[in-house]
Amino acid sequence: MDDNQIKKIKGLLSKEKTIVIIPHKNPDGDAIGSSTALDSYLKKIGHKSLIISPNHFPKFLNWMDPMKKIKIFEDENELKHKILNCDIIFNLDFNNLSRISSMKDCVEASQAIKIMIDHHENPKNYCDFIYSDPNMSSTCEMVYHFISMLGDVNLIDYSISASLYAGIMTDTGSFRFPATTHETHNVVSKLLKNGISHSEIHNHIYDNNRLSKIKLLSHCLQKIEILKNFKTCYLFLTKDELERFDYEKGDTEGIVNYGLSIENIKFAVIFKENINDNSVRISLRSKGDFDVNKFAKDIFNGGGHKNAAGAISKLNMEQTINLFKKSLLKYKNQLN
Ligand SMILES: [Mn+2]
Repeated sequence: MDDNQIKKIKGLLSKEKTIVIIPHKNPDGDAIGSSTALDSYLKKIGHKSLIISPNHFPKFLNWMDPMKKIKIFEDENELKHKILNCDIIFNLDFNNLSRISSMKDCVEASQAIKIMIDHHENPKNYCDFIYSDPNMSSTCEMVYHFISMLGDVNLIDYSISASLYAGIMTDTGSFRFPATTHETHNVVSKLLKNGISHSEIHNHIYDNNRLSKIKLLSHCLQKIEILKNFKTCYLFLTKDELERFDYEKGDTEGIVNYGLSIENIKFAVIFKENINDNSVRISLRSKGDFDVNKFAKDIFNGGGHKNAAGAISKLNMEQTINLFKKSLLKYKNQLN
C-alpha cells in the first residue's frame, strides 16, 4: 500500500465513521484474529465498528471475542441494513466476494468505501483500497503493518497483540510454513513485548480439543491412502463418518498436514463431504515447489497459496477422487 493510499485512508478515518469488518466464510484463526484486532483498533480511534462473519466460527477461537460481539450474518436478517448503511467495509483475509457467499450481494450493493487487507493470490478488483500481498504470512501480520503505516503502532495493546499473534501462529503452522519471514518474527517479537503469553494462546487453540475430535483424527490417520508414484497421499470423509464422530466446524482443521509429515510425501489432500449438500470440500497442501494453488485452480476451480489451497467440488465423492487421481498424471513430473 503506497503513501498516497495510506494518506487517503488516514483522511477517511479522521472523522467518526460507521465501519463493518468482514472475515471470510468458515473463518479461521487469521480471519477472526485480524477482525478482532482491527475492530479494537478502530474503536480506540473513535469509530463505531462491528464485525459481521458470514457464518459461525470454531469454538477454540471464542476467547478472542469474550463479549460475544461478533455478529453472524446467516443468523440475523437485520445485519443487511448495517452493511448497506455503513461508511466503510473492511474485507479481511479474502480477496474475492465468492468467499463470503450469502453476504456477497449485500456487500456489492453497499455504497460504503471498501478496503481489502489480504494475503491470497489474485485479488479481485472490487475494493476502493487494496492492500494485497501474497508474500505475507497472514492477514494478521498485514493488519499489524496497516496500523503501523497509519502511525498508530503504539495503540497495539495486549488484546490486539493476542489476536494478531493467534492469527500469525495459526496461518504459519506455528511459524514453520515458507511464508514465515524474518519480518514475521520481527512483528511477533513486538507483539510479545506487549506482554502476551504465547504458550497460553497456543493452549487456547491447540490444547482445547473435544474427545470426539481426537477420535476423528485417529480415524483419519487410519484412512490415509498413499499414491507412492506421485509422492501424494489423500483421505476422504463422508457425511456419515462426520456424524459418527460428532463433527463440529473446525474439527478437521489441520488434519491434512499429517499427510505431509509422512516421509517422501510432497502433496497431501483431504476430501470432506459437506453436511448440508453433496458437494465435497477439498484441502490441498504441499511441501517445496509443488504449487497446489495452481492444481486447485486448474482441476477444481479453487485457489489459495502455493503450499496451501482449497476448493469445492460439485461432483460426488467418488467422481471427485477419480478426477483427482486422473489429474495427478499430468503433474507426475512436477511431483517427482
Ligand atoms: Mn490468512
